[in-house]
Amino acid sequence: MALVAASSSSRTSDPALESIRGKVCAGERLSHADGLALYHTRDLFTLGELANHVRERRHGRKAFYNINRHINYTNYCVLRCKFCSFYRPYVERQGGAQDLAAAGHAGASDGYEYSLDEIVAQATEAAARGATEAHIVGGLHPKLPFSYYTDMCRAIRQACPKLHIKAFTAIEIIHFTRITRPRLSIAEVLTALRAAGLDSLPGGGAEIFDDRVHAEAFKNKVGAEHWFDVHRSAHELGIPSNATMLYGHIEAPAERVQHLLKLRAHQDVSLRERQAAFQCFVPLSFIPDGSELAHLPGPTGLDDLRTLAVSRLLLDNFSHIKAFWIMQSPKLAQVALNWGVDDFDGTVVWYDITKREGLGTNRQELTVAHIHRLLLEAGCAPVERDSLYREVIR
Ligand code: V47
Repeated sequence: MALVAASSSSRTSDPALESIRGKVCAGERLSHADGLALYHTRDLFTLGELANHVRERRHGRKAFYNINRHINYTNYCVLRCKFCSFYRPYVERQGGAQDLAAAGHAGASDGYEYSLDEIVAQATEAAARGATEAHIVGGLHPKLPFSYYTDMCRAIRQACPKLHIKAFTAIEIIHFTRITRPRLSIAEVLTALRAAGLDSLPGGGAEIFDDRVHAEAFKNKVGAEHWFDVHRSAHELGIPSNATMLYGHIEAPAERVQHLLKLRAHQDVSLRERQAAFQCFVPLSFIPDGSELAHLPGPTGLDDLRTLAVSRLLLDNFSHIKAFWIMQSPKLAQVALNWGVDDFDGTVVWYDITKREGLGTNRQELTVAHIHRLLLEAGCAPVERDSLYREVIR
C-alpha cells in the first residue's frame, strides 16, 4: 500500500503526526517523544494507517500463524504477582484438603503440577495433530529440581523429534540458576537446556521495565536487568527468543514507550553482534479477572489497537508484531491485522495463565479453519509458519 506523504486527502487532524508520517515514509527511527505523541493522538486512523504501512513494507499482506500447543506444567509459584490469577501457593500434598485451605488462598486446592509422562503425552498428542511447536511455561515451583526441566526437554525431544520446544520465560531461567547446586550461571542453564532439546525462549515475564511499576505490581519478581541478562545470554548462545509487554494495569504511556525503547536498544546490539535476536514482539493485554488487580478495568479495544500499532512503529528492528488472540480476543486480533500486526500466534488449545470470567476453562483453541477465516476476511494471505517464521508446506 502506498502511503501518501502529505496530500490533502491524507492530512491528519493532529499536527504532531505530520512529522512522524515523514519519518515513517523515510524509514527513519521514531523517538520517545514520537511514541508519546502516538499514544496521545486522537487521530487513530492515521496511527493505524502508518502502522499498516510499516507492516506491509515488511510483509505485504501475509499474516502468519502456527499450529502450536501451550503446556503450563505447574501453577505452583513462589511469587505473588498482583496481576497474576494463575499462581497457587505450594502446599505439601500429604497435608490434605484442610491444610490446602489453610494456605489462605481461595484456590489453593486447585494447584497442580504435571508429571513428565503427562507432559510428553500432551506434546505427543499435539505433534500427532500437526503442531510444530510446544510453548511450555509454568510457575516457579519451590521443590522441582533442575533435572525435571532438562528431563522434560529430553523426553519431548525423544518422543517428538520434530517438535520445536519454545520453553521457559527469563524468570524461570533465573529460578533455575538459583535451584542448582552448585549454582549454575544463566549461560550454563541455557546450555544444559539446549543440550536437552530446548530450541528457543518465549518472551514472557517482561511485564513493564520500570522500577515504580515493578515495586507496585510484581515486587518479588526479578527486575528488568535480569530479564535482559537472560535474553542477552540466549542471543549470545544463538538461541532465538521473543519479547513481551504486559500493558493496561498500573503503568502510564511513558512507561510503555520506555519499555519498547529498551527492547529496541537490546535488539540493535543482538542483530549487530550476537548469534540470535528477538523474533517477535508480543504485547499482552492485561486481563484483570481473578487477580489482585481485579478492580482495574483493563485495556479497552482502542487501547489494544493503539498499543499494537505504536509497537509496530517504534520497534523498527523487530520483524514481527504478534497479537496473542487469547488476550486481545480473536475479534480484536483480527482487526489488528490492519493496524501493524502480522502474526496471530496459533491454535494454542490449552491455556491456563489467563481465563476470562464466565469462560473459566483452560480449553482455549482456534482451529486452522477458523484462523484462516479471520485472516482472509481481514484481507490477508494466511501463512502457516514454523517457530523460526519459515513457511510450512503440508
Ligand atoms: O509472563 C500474566 C503474562 C505471560 C496476566 O513468546 C498476563 O510467543 C495478561 O509470555 N493478563 C505469559 N497477561 C504469556 C506469554 C506469551 C504468550 C504468547 C506468546 C508468547 C511468545 C508469550 O502472560 C506472563 C505474564 O507476563 N500475564 N498474567 C494477566 N492477568
